[in-house]
Amino acid sequence: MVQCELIGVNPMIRFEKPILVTRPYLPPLDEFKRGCEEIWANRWLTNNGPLLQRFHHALAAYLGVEVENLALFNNGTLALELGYYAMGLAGGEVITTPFTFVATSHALKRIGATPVFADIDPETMCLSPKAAEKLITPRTKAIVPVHVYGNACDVNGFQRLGEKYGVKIIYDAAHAFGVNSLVPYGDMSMYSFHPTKLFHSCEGGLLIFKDKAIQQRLFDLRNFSIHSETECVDIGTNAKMNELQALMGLICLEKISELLEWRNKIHETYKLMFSGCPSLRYLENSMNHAYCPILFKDFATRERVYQGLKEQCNVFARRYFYPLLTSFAPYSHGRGLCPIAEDISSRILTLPTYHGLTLMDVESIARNVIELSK
Ligand code: T4K
Repeated sequence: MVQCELIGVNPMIRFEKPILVTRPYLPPLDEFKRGCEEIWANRWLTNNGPLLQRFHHALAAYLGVEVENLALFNNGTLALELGYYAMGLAGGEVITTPFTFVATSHALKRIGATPVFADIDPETMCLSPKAAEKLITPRTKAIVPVHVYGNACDVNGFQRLGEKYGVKIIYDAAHAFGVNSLVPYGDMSMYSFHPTKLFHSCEGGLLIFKDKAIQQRLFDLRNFSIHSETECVDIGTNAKMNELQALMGLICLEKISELLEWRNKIHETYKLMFSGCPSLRYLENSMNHAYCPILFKDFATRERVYQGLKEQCNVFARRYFYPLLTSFAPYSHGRGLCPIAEDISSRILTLPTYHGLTLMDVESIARNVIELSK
């Protein structure tokens, strides 16, 4: 921990080095080097290499699904795009949440589907099944809820909607790796393995799906839809995970319990520090503590704390997810339709959390937040 207390009347703690909202977990370099030796010996860098296949099998075992029920990609966004496409969403309407990263809806737009925005539940901050149900029409092909921050969506509510209306339920589970209780739900789920996530493969994305029949389609789509030396069956793209990514993923997967445990310790520390604090609410719903969000009473307080942390404390918290998706031009058709999401977006702040952030640093960050929010 590198901190220096400011003297005088300012009770704020300024960190010497910037504290970012997240840092990637980096395994011991020697372990990565050993894996590289294998890659060098194979002289195989991408296109369904041996480490990719090993990572695929290791993930199936970790998630408790069969190897036919998953597919790996070079990032989460392309995994979503190809997953939506393989599920037949092109040209249809898809009900989803505006309280998410842009990729959830960008991937829909890129295949020619129309996102229809429904409001979120104020407690979980995930899409509300009740709000979604009101927007179902004969043009609706799917519902895409997001397990935002690693908070569980109302999976039973969405399952009922899927069965009642015959629409697909596809979870954007980008934040939810490590929450294995959520794995059985939905027709498909996407996990992001970006380095800002608690588990990563440098970049990467994973789809798990119920219908084994779509696996080959996804394998083809991620490889230009080249099905064999003489067949190109669709307009696929290049979304293949390479061997160096698979190596990073394999090593990080061995550390997953450790990674989850440290996140939990950070969460417990924030929770303790913020308990009884009248100027903010620490949100405790995350099942893997992928993010540590706090909610302020109003926009002005959130902005004061966000700026104050940066300028006075050298702490770079982030306003995930502000501005709300519907304030961006491609999604302006949803503007004003989701008041709960708009309100939360204007008051939310996500605090630093990552492997290696010390609990003493967490305490200092929390103290700064409390002080700035007064
Ligand atoms: N669906 C949802 C719900 C998502 O949240 C995301 C991604 C996706 C889909 C798409 O999955 P991917 O295609 O990304 O696999 C970041 C991430 O780039 C993005 O993956 C993530 N969600 C989103 C919530 O956050 P930015 O624009 O905030 O990233 P950036 O570059 O500002 O980095 C955040 C912090 O991390 C900075 O303080 C710097 C630090 N950092 C970052 C990287 C990459 C490091 O210290 N080292 C690093 O290597 O989007």
